[in-house]
Amino acid sequence: MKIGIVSDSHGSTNAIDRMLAHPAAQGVMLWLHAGDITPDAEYLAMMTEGRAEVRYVAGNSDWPEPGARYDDVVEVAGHRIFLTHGHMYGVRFTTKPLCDAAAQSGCDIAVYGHTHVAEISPGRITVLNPGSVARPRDAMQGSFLIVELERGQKPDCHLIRFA
Ligand SMILES: [Mn+2]
Repeated sequence: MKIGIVSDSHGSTNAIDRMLAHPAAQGVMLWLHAGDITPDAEYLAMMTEGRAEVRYVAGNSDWPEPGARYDDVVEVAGHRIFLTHGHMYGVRFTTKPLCDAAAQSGCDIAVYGHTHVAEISPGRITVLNPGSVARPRDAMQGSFLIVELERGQKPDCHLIRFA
């Protein structure tokens, strides 16, 4: 199953539009938005309604609404994905606490955002950060991730950066 991962759009529905129009994004069945900001994830859900499912968590720039979800576990094709923004796990310094939380939730994949720096780190837990689709700190152009997930196989991850 083809999934897309995006984070830190920070109000840029234009960046979401560009992502959805990208050739690499065609055929995505599930989108994960790792926070900052929730209205963008809702916009993504509206734009992909009937074609893809959207799961999202809140980030540190989101209004702290009661009942806001900060961590989620998403099950896809025999994989378990721990989805969080990352600000509660100190990801600017290390992803160890994030990996520990993912392992405790029985996950084999950990997805975070917050740093605006993309990461694909294979390992016992595959650690993924799509970077920021709107305000990258690791390049001039924004990025997102496309991941192919098959039962019993390691995730096949591709960082997509706007040209
Ligand atoms: Mn953030």
